[in-house]
Amino acid sequence: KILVIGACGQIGVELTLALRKMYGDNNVVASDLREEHDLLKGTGPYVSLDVMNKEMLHVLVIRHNITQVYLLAAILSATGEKNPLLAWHINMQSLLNVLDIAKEEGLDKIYWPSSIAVFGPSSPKVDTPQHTTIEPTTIYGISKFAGERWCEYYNHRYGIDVRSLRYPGLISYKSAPGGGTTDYAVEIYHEALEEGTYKCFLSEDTYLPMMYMHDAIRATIELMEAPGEKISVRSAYNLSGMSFSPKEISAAIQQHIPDFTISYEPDYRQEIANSWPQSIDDSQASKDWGWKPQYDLAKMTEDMLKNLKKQKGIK
Ligand code: VAH
Repeated sequence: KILVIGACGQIGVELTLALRKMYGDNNVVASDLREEHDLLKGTGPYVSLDVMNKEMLHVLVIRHNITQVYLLAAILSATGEKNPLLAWHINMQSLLNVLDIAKEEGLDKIYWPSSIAVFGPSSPKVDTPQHTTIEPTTIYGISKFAGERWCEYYNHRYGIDVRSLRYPGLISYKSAPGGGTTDYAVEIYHEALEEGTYKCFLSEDTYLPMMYMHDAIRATIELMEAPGEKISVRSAYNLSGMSFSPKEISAAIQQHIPDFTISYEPDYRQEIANSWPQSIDDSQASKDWGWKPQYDLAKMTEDMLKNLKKQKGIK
């Protein structure tokens, strides 16, 4: 059975629904600190869980016969800079709790997301390679890089089948993002429909690696379904969907909403974005397990606006 930790988050909701479709509703136990997300209600078992409570997590794993864990709970980049020690503590201790229980209980597989945030200003900005200089300048990036090292350690030392992806910024409409620097790319669609204008907290030419959630969920499942012998990276795979700037995404929106306008008021998140790559080389993921994105900016924009209109009752 699968346990999803952080099941009510931006990734968690969609990953839980996808896993339930694949493996059966009752074979996927959803858990979070928060109360159950509306989209999860009635789709399968839900438990309240604080992943920082190792004993509680251990009891839950045994009681529900868990054999795989997807750990999605984390403090993201922007929130992390407001409370660095808390972000470090939560991002690291949650992972160590899961890895150690995986060792004690002999769990089959573990999934834990890393991020392109592991790269810092000294990494190549364009087509950032899988292996390169990695000096993150945010606590979120530091915790994700350290977490990658722990994943590789538990794999090499104890044979734990833990797998990870360096997600780009993720865009989705089902569940809100949680305190990231790339959240502008989600907010902009909502504001375009509701206000017809958006005040962007990044400057117009801030290029960042991004991905539509449909591609991110498929990548996660394809990685986890791949035969173990194909996995050559036990830290975290670079993963790329597309790259765009606020200027480009607003032009894509104007294809559908011609009167949409955007203004720019960069804040503290600009410095975080400036430290990250503009585009990612994910050729190792393509080579090892056949990764190929399906959504570009135009296709994502059409799908986002179509679904958000439905959600908001806008014709
Ligand atoms: C963040 N959405 O902004 C996350 C992601 C690459 C960005 O890690 O913090």
